[in-house]
This record gives sequence, structure tokens and C-alpha cells, in this order.
Amino acid sequence: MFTHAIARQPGANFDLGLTTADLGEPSYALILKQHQAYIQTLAELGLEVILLEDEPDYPDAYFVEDTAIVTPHVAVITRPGAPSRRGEEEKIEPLLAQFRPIARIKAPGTLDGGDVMMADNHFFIGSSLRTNLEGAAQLAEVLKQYGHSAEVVPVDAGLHLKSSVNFVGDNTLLVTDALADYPGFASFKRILVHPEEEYAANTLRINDAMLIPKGFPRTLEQLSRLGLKVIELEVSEVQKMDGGLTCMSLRF
Ligand code: CIR
Repeated sequence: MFTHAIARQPGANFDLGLTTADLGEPSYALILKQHQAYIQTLAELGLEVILLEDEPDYPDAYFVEDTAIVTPHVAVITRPGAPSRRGEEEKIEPLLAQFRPIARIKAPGTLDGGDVMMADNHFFIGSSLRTNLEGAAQLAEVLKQYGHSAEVVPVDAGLHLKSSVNFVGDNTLLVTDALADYPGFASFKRILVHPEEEYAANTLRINDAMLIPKGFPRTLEQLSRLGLKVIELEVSEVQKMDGGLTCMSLRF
């Protein structure tokens, strides 16, 4: 059960953040509205939401997920893979230190939280453009010290591991074609995301609810069969900045 979430307000210069998407100009008024609805949903699901102020020097800083990995036993502060994002983690560390012992990813390791998928006590760590093998190995080592297991997954498509696969509970993954046959996932039930709905792979399980991006009817239908409460959220402006539902919070 998650009881807390950390999130950060998007700043007025959020459109200066990194992106590879070609979905048009993002609107500040709209992203604020979408972010507000997201925070409100987390609160309605019973989480205590700690909302941080925007960071003018870090236009991507509202993607707080990338700055830490929080397990029931430890919080690991990352060293983000994109140089423009290094430093976002500094204000996250003292906050998480109130809740968990702290460990840190150290240079030359790099790691983004978006590359880390927790499936109960096991962690899949994507090695991607943002997370290098050194960062992945450091995280695996810390996780093992705290009683978790971990393995590294090569990420060849999408920005992060969780752009393509997410754990939805009950030994089940929601996964795109790119990773559907990954041997490390063989023991999981797998729900395949339709190729036209790949963005919807970034869903977020919060306790007995499933948050999914709005506008992906096939995925909505597939997830509705799981017996969870399914909540659709509009995140069009977040998508324009290569982000999604998981990226905008740290849950623990
Ligand atoms: C970036 O490129 O770093 C941001 N614009 C998007 C980060 C998305 N984060 C995530 O998937 N965890």
C-alpha cells in the first residue's frame, strides 16, 4: 500500500525541457490543469501528497520519478542521465530522508527512475540512453543489500524502461511489442499494448486503482477486465514533453 507521494509543480518554462516528441507546442495553462487533476487523483486515492514548488533552473524537474527509487526499505537517490537534469535530486534527498535510509548512485553511474520497474520484491532496471550499466549495477547492489532482487533489462525502444512496460499487480505486466518476449518477463502474465496505443503502456497502479492516460480505448478495455478501479487522466501536454503518468510522482 502506498501512503505518500512526492510531486512537483511544472514551471512556466516547462516547455524548455527535453523532448523527442513532435506533437506540437505544449500549453502551460493546460499542463497545470492536467497536473492538478493528477495530484487530486492521488489525494483522492488516499495518498498524502507532498507538492514541491517548481524549479526554474530545471524545466524537467516535475518528472520527480527520475530522481529516486523508493522501496519499502530504502530510498536511492539517482544521478540523472541527462546532464541538464543533474541537480534535480538535491531537494528530493532531504525529503526522502525523513522516511527511508538513503543510498546514492555515484559517478560515473547514471540512472533515471523511469528505468526502474518494481514488481513486488523484484526490480527490473533498464539500461537505456539515460541509465548506464554502472548506474544499474550500483542500484542492483543497494537493492540486494536491502533484501530485494534485481536484474538489468536492455532498453532499445522508447525513453525509459517504463515507457514500454509497467507492473499492474497480480504477476501481470502491461507491455509493448518491443519487450513482450523479453525472457526475464516470461514468468509474468502479459497484457500486450496495441501498437497504436504504445503510449498507454505508461500506466500507474496506485493501491486498488489503475491510472491510465486518456484516449487509448483498447488499453482501457483491457485494463478494465482486471477488476481494479480504472481512472483515465488527460496528459496530452505531458506527453508532448516525453513524460507520462508514472514520471510525475514518487510513490511510497
Ligand atoms: C526527459 O526527457 O527527461 C523529460 N522530458 C521526460 C522524463 C520522463 N520521465 C519518466 O518517464 N520517468
